[in-house]
Amino acid sequence: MIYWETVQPKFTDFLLAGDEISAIALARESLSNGASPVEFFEKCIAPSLQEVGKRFETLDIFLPEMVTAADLVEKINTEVINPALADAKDNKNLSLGKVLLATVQGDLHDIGKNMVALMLKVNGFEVIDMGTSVAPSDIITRAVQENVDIIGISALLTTCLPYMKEVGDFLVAKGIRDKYSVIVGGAATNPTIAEEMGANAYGSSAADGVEKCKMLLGKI
Ligand code: B12
Repeated sequence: MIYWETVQPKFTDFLLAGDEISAIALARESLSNGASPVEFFEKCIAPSLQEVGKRFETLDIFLPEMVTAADLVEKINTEVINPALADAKDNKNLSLGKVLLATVQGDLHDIGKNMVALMLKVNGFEVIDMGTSVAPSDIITRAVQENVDIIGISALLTTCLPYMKEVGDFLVAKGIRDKYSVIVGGAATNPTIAEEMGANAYGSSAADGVEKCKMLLGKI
């Protein structure tokens, strides 16, 4: 714990300064010191981005700095975290179920959703990732086409939450609500919102999302 208390603020500073070399070095150093890729993501990357968001909200930083921080995180995920995570597990032949993932219409945030996709894959789920800003009707059409078990939707913008609710409403209107489990996540959601959306579950993190998907399919 003490380790993250010192490392995480340093990492935030590197993100805000756009210091790619130091940020990547810190990620590699943490992994070689024994941190797991998921631990680094949840204890360092996620809280640092939350801090970036806070500073954006209080006008201490502006959009270009938030973009720089996001780009840097994507680079670290691609170069360090994702390959380490993919190496760490070998469940590629297991199929626990099929999950369709999408970021809700109007919302372009995908760092968290991508982590959920990767964690589901390495834990034995088949994942169909529709990307960002996906219309509710497209989500339903694809879910039906692919015969998925679970529909997972991510939202970071509160203004886009009505589209998330539309997914559930469409399923009900088409009389197919019971065919699918719906799980929601992302910084604009919480357990109360999940309930209001008519979702079957809420995932607070990628790891929690994996556990909830297993639960929904009766695998634990
Ligand atoms: C990085 C970032 C960006 C990047 C996004 C890059 C990208 N490729 O994703 C950029 C710079 C492009 C961006 C743009 C904007 N952003 Co922005 N952004 C952020 C920031 C700082 C971090 C988001 C993030 O990646 N967090 C880290 C990940 C790991 O967390 P996460 O997404 O929540 O995901 C975890 C869990 O929630 C969960 N999870 C996520 N999804 C799902 C799905 C399922 C199914 C499950 C089970 C679990 C799950 O697992 C993940 C891993 O643990 C947040 C601040 C914050 N507090 O979130 C603001 C924030 C979300 N942005 C905000 C805003 C306002 C914007 C802009 C409107 C700014 C502007 N003026 O243009 C635009 C909107 C663009 C659009 N149409 O979407 C606001 C939203 C306010 C609100 N309440 O709606 C925030 C909260 C900042 C703030 N405090 O003001 N942003």
